[in-house]
Amino acid sequence: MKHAVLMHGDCDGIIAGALYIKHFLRDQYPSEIVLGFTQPWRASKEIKKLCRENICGELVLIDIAIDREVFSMIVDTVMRGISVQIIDHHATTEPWVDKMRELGLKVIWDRSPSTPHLMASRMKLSLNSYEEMLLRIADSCEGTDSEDEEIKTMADNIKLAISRDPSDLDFMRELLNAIVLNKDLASIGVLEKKAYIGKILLNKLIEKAMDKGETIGNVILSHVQPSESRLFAGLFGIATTELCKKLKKDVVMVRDEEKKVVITIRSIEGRALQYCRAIVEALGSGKYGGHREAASVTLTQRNLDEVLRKVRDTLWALQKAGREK
Ligand SMILES: [Mn+2]
Repeated sequence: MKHAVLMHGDCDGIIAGALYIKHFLRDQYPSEIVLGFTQPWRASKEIKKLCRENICGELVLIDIAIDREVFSMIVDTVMRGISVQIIDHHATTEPWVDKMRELGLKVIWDRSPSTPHLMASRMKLSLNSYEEMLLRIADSCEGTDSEDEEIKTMADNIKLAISRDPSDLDFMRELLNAIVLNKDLASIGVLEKKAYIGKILLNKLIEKAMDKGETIGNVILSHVQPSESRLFAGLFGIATTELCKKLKKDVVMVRDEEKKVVITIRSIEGRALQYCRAIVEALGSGKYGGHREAASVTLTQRNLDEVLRKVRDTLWALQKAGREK
């Protein structure tokens, strides 16, 4: 029976996945491991796909925020006799922790700066200096300020390179492989190239978002048209973070992506999940996940202008309610 490892396809997720394999499945790598990289909105589908035809005896979910859909898929997986383990640091996973433990799952969860950080502290991994460096890179990718320029640059490059094209699974596999094999990340030639193009696109996206940004009290609301959305692919998260730092205001960014509308939120004061909750309530549908400082909402089959209008109203209402308190 194979071991399935499904991780969030982002910087800290891939580092966490690689560390897990290095420390717990080194002898099984690569032939006995089924690897998966996913994004929150398609995680439940990915779980189903990864463990079909009864090839795996075990599934480990790493850095994947749990929501109702994912939880339901986990129940299905357990019922098929596959043992499931959860390792995650997202705030929105918290309400599901006890429920999963009741199912007999091994759950490692805490509000840690990054999933590798959580693993080091809660799973008592003894890390070598190379892995220590990766942990600091993961923390930096997740928003912890690093004073070490080298760490910061590497973290930014990895983030940009991944976000440039979040559907490039081969690149994620290459990155994970390099970490498992203790290779120097600088030796991955394509990383620098991808980061370079990513940076150019990121700057363009920030410029566009600034142009369209409207001020709603303490919040900047901005959006990107469907035609541009595809080009910038996974860069919205980084762009929203940068805007938030630059303008020293909370930022809400709305974009239309074929069949779904995604709202990316960054909050200096830790109100991101609060915004998410209010927006989902106002729109009457959608799901959200993330952290207090960084979160996102995904809506299916909604019109961009309608969403923008409702989000604008919700933000105004929230500010008004905040002032009256
Ligand atoms: Mn992550």
